[in-house]
Parts: sequence; structure tokens; C-alpha cells
Amino acid sequence: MITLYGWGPMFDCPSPSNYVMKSDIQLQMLGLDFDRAIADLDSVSKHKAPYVTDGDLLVQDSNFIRAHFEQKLGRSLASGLSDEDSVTSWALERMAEDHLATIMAMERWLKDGNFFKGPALFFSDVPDEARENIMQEVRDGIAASQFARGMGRHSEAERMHLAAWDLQAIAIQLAGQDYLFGDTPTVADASVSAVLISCATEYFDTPLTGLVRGHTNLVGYMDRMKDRYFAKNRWPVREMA
Ligand SMILES: N[C@@H](CCC(=O)N[C@@H](CS)C(=O)NCC(=O)O)C(=O)O
Repeated sequence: MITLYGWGPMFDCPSPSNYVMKSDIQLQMLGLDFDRAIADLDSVSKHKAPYVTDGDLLVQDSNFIRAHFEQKLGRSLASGLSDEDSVTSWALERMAEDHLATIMAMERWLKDGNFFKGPALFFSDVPDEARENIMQEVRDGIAASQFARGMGRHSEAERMHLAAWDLQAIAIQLAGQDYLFGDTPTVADASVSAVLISCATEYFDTPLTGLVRGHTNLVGYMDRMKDRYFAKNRWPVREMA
């Protein structure tokens, strides 16, 4: 039995996590029959979701989840792509997850208005007396790691320039096609569409929403991916204290 651990709809997105959306889409692309369950980050060594259990085997990280099932099924989600497109596909995934999603996460976690209506909900089961300090520690940790990496040294306007260049690249690759590499979804569609959906949600107050929605082809693309993979919520309800 296969179980994908993560979280279901929040913040007007199919999941609060683009990585959980990505794995959910990729397991569906592979035609796997799987259950979905709420993640318990303390139960796994990397303390991150998504993770899956496949029988007794635990696989952590969306990239290794993909690799595990591709190997098991003997089929690659990039199999229809030329070598050149495979290179572009991987570069788009890395840009979306390791660059654009970082900017999105900073908008959610570091702006007070967004944080308190969004990620703060993840701390609802922390005892009242400890909650404020723990939330501040986590937010300080995120700010410090982004400062160290360099992203936190940019102004918000500069970060939005960087995001706009990423979005432009994705919009150019998509052009008038249904999916990034033609009329069939392939591996990068899972990763890239999940990040776009996370950036475009109107739940948060961020210029990212308008930057994504300014590309009409990206709007159609997100709708197409949501209709195809998230028409129905299959996640259990997450108990919030
Ligand atoms: N590289 C990982 C990233 C996963 C990730 O960052 N997950 C976040 C949710 S979006 C998480 O679990 N964060 C909890 C934490 O860092 O404590 C993947 O591709 O699965």
C-alpha cells in the first residue's frame, strides 16, 4: 500500500505546499493507486513533507519520491522528452522550486499580515504560552537563512523583479501549448504548476499574485492542471487545535 503524506487544501490552493502538490500530481501521472494522509513531520528524519510510505519503505523528498516510483515501474515521467527538452525541464523545475518558491515562501512567512492568516495556522497545536516565541523563532530562522543565501538582502521590489523574470521564462516556454512541452503533461508540469498555483493564490497579499495572473497563458495553464489533478479533494481534513 502506498501513502502520500502531506496536507490538503489550504490558502485557496490544493495544498499549502507546492512540493506536496507536485508529488500528488506525479503519483497520479504514474497511474499509481495511493492514499493520502496528514504528515507528521516529527516522525521522519528530514522533518519535511511530502514523504511516502510504500509498504515498509519510507521515501522522503519529492524528487526521491518520483525517482523511487519511476524505478519501480520502469518508466520515466520524462520519457517523451528529447534530450534538449529534458535539460530544459529539469532547469525549469529547479528554477521554480529553488528560486521562485523561495520568493513565494518569504511573502507568506515574513510579512506579518500574510503570516498570521496563513502559516501561523500550522502552530495552532502549540500551547498558548509558547506559541508566540516558537513562531518568532521559526520566522527568524527563515529570515536568517534567506539573508545568508542572499535572497533576504534584496528589497521586496528586487525580489519581484527576479520573480517576474522566472515567470516570463515559464510563460515563454509554455507559449500557446496546453502543457510545458506540448499537449501532454510531463514531469516539470507537476513542479512548475504547483509553484505557480502557490504564487497566484489571492489568499495572500503579495505582488506575486498579479505577476502570475498578468500572463494569460499561465492562468489557463493553472486552471487546466487544477481541473486535471485536483478537481476533487482527496485529502483528509487536518485537525487544527
Ligand atoms: N526538497 C523538498 C522540500 C520539501 C519542503 O520544503 N517541505 C516543506 C513544506 S512546503 C516542509 O515540510 N517544511 C517543514 C519544515 O521545514 O520544518 C521536496 O522536494 O520534497
